[in-house]
Amino acid sequence: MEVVTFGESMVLFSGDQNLPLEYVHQFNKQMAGAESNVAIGLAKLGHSVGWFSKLGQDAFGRYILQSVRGQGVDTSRCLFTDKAPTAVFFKERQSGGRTQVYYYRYESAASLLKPEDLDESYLAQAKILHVTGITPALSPSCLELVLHAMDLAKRSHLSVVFDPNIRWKLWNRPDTKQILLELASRANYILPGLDEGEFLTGQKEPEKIAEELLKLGPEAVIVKLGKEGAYYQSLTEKGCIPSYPVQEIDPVGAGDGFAAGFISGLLRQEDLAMAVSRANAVGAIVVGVNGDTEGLPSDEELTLMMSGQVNYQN
Ligand code: KDG
Repeated sequence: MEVVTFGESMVLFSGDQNLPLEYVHQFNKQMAGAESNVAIGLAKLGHSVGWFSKLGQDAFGRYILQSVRGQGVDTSRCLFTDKAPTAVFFKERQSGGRTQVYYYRYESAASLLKPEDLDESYLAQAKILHVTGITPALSPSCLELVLHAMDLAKRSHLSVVFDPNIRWKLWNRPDTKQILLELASRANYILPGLDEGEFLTGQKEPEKIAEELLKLGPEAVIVKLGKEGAYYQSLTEKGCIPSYPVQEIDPVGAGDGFAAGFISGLLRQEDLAMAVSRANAVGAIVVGVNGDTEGLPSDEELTLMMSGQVNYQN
């Protein structure tokens, strides 16, 4: 595998109308999960990628496995447990295109993940490890697994891409910031959103955020700026790459698309600016489609988007 990632994926039920959930009668069923989104994004771009999790021995666990595997991701290291269920969550559509999510993931199957669940030789042969700040928020044993995987990746000379992906509904520890900074310090590339960068560094400007995070020792920091694109900085280069114009339909999953595009750029040995531009393009395409993974482009679609041959604005 070129890339290995792991984390919790859930079944997502989205209300079919702009109503509070108590008034919704019908839900659309999909699957979602930041790390599997990234894995699917990479597989669609033609990369070999493995994703693992711990799933409940239930219909939803089987559904998630089939969905991720069906997109060409290697799921051979996925585990099942009968001790806890696969998590689900609900999306409420609100007026003005806003959404609210409600998780049912406390003590879920994935929260039982632990360091011994990592197939060390499977990870050690990869080129890149992708981790998010969601997994360490699930349970103390998940945090241990993330630290263990990052340490092993470093010893095995993998590049580690860390997306803080802060989910405030999951973090209830007073040392949240410390933990996320600890993880960031083990990464080669840190991909915060602007608000996440502000939380981690106390700085508001992308340049200042990047400068602070670079002190932790990564090769580069890429601050995601939504419609404004992304700011990148390493020890030798920096710059802002504008986003691609799209009609926004559903922004959820755009950050995962961004990570997939960026990792794809790293695997192609592109320079930082080009990898960030690729990341912007994948993120933009995802924003234009409903669902986390449905919009993830093939390599061909991405090339057309980046060369301006397809208009995603209407
Ligand atoms: O990045 C999109 C994710 O937020 C979504 O797929 C669900 O993984 C998820 C989470 O923990 O919120």
